[in-house]
Amino acid sequence: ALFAFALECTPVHAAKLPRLKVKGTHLVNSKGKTVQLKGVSTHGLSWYPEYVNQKAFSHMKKKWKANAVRLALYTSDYNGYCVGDAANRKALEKRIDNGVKYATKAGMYVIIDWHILSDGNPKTYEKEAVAFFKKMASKYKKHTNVIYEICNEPNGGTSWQDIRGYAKKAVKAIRSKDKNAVILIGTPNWSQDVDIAAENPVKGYKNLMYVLHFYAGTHGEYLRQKAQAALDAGLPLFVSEFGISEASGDGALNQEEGDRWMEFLKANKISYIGWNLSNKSESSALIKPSCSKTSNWKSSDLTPWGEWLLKQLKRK
Ligand code: IDC
Repeated sequence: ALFAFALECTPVHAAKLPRLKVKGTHLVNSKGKTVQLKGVSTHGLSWYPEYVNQKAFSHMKKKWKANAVRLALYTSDYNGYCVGDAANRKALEKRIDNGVKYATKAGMYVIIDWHILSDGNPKTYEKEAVAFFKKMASKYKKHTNVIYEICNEPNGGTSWQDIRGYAKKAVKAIRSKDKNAVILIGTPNWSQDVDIAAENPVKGYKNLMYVLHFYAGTHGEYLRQKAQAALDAGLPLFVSEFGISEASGDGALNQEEGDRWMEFLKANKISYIGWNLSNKSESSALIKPSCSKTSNWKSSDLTPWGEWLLKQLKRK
């Protein structure tokens, strides 16, 4: 009875996972050893909340060998955080809270992604972002496994100057509550122009990384060269979203180009997160449209992209 009592009184602890730091262009653990995060992104939390569940996250960790999961909080698209009402915001925050809890219990790092997209410039909802990140950082400052991504993909001609200005405010908001968490900063042109960000990174803070996104059906050598230029300039990169479909999230898969990307990521120890955990009828979905299971998937439940990604995750 004493034992049962002790169990009941045990609070849900923040992750035992070590806080990661940025050293040079890499993520490292507390012993200074390079760490490569590998995992999966949810689809939009407004569209497919059913995949945010404990069994799914534990399955991804145990069976898929994913050590990170990204929670995609769209800001302006379909029922996004900044376009819906207060009830919608509350529901989305609850999904994030559950996601952090499930990831923590599963022993995974978790990325809270402010998923700007149709709102191409992060300044569009800067006030909302600052309030959001203060709230999140204050809630999760003891969670050593939480990583913040402050603007998924700036686009529509948004300049690095604009993004950098926004980033300084969002980073400051997070740092007012949490001095250490790793923060991922989006880059111009759908998070591709990392070479431009490298010319003038955000100064005065540690543990900042810059976001590179690619879809191998559309992006190849040209984009790797930009990434290489950024690395050469000392910019820490993080691939918080990628696919091997076309950039539309649909169309044919390009596995050979995907293999070339994987080699590049491996050689440079760059962390990567595959898009997307859903059964939507698009080639960038990991689960087959005919499969309605939200956890415990078998390989026959996965799309060709899902099988391809799992092979990468399981690779040593
Ligand atoms: C796509 C989804 C699609 C959804 C659309 C919303 O796959 O189901 O209808 O967003 O506009 C990105 C974005 C990501 C996109 C993805 C594929 O970050 O939100 O998801 N993509 O287009 N950048 C490049 C590709």
